[in-house]
Amino acid sequence: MTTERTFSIIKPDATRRNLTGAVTKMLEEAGLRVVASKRIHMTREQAEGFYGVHKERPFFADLVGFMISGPVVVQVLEGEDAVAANRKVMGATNPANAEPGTIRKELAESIEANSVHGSDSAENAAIEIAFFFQPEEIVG
Ligand code: RTP
Ligand code: MG
Repeated sequence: MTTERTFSIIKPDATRRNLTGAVTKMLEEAGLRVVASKRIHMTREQAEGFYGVHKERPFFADLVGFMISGPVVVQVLEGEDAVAANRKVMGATNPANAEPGTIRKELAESIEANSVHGSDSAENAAIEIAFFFQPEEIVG
């Protein structure tokens, strides 16, 4: 077991429904500590850059449009095996397939409006954290 950091986004469907606290509570109950957090409204350029790996996918344009449709909360989470712990509490991409008790099963609206993003590896977590945060904004 190693303490590590991961990157999370509370997506516009969740901020719109005033679920920032509800999502954060589920993250904390999964053993994750919020060591950086800010509410932002992404620009189109930021969203296209962040999701650059998906730019050839059929859902890319819709996804970018959704992610800039309202504010998001970007967070750095810290804990034992944080990447895996966060993916577990998030649940499957499509809330219809997510396990009971996961954020997406309990709170998400659809495969696109699925309430949260979480890094899929420690390597990508480092890249995604650096995309939104300066080192001094993270207080462990
Ligand atoms: P995320 O990156 O947001 O943590 O989610 P994920 O790994 O579970 O899903 P990924 O395959 O990386 O897709 C990124 C986001 O794109 C939206 N999506 N829409 N309409 C669709 O078929 C579709 N598929 C994916 C979701 O918002 C997903 O979280
Ligand atoms: Mg992903």
